[in-house]
Amino acid sequence: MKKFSHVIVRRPCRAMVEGITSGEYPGKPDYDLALKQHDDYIEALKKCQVDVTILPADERYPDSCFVEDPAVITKNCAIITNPGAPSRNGEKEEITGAVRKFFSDEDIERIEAPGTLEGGDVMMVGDHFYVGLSARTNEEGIRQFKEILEKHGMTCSQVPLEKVLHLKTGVNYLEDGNMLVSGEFVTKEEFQKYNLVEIPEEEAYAANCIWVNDTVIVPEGYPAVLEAVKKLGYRTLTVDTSEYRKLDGGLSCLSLRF
Ligand code: CIR
Repeated sequence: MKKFSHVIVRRPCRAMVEGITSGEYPGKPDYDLALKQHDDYIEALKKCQVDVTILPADERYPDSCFVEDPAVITKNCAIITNPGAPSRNGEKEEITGAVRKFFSDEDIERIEAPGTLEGGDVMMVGDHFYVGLSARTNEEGIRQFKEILEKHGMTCSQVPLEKVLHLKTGVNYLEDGNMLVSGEFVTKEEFQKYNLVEIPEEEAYAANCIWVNDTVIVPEGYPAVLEAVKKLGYRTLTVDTSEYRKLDGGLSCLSLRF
């Protein structure tokens, strides 16, 4: 099934080595390797029947390659978020120009302060959106997000997070009822109606896979997850994201898919 036609990515900047990190995956990113991995990521996406808009690196924002966070794009509207991380908040202005190429002004909505929200906390399942209440996304941000979605004919529910940075750090929907879950998400009541594929603890990072038009891109180096995704019947591609992992970033964080 072809669901997405467009993808937006932003090249990593040199300052990425100073990006925010929890330190869970130690080490500073190697910038040249990160660029090569970004090239590979773009190549993989191009194999999935989408056109890829590549935004230039922005040195003012070390984490700006993680374009998933300053915007959420739905089939009916685009929502510019209000990132909760102060060093990332200005990214919302920069992503707006790119979004304008695809949406008219009346279909571009905004999360306003005191609401905060980051796209990594938003998981789309058809017309329903699960939103993580996290250190980056607050109750007011979710309230505004819900109001916007309802105005455009979609729904939303809140999922409180305990440990992970963003909702999609630990749970990702692969379409067709299939959902990858790790850690705190395995037992969440609201996800029990899906076909849950439990990710072993030692491969938890790879819960962050992306579905793009019936292909699932899996981070390289996670054999159990790769096997599980193949078993679901998807075509798979792998991309090494080791340098982004050092900044708690994964495959979904690096693009907007719509
Ligand atoms: C941050 O902490 O904001 C970045 N270092 C990583 C963002 C990852 N984005 C995502 O999960 N959507």
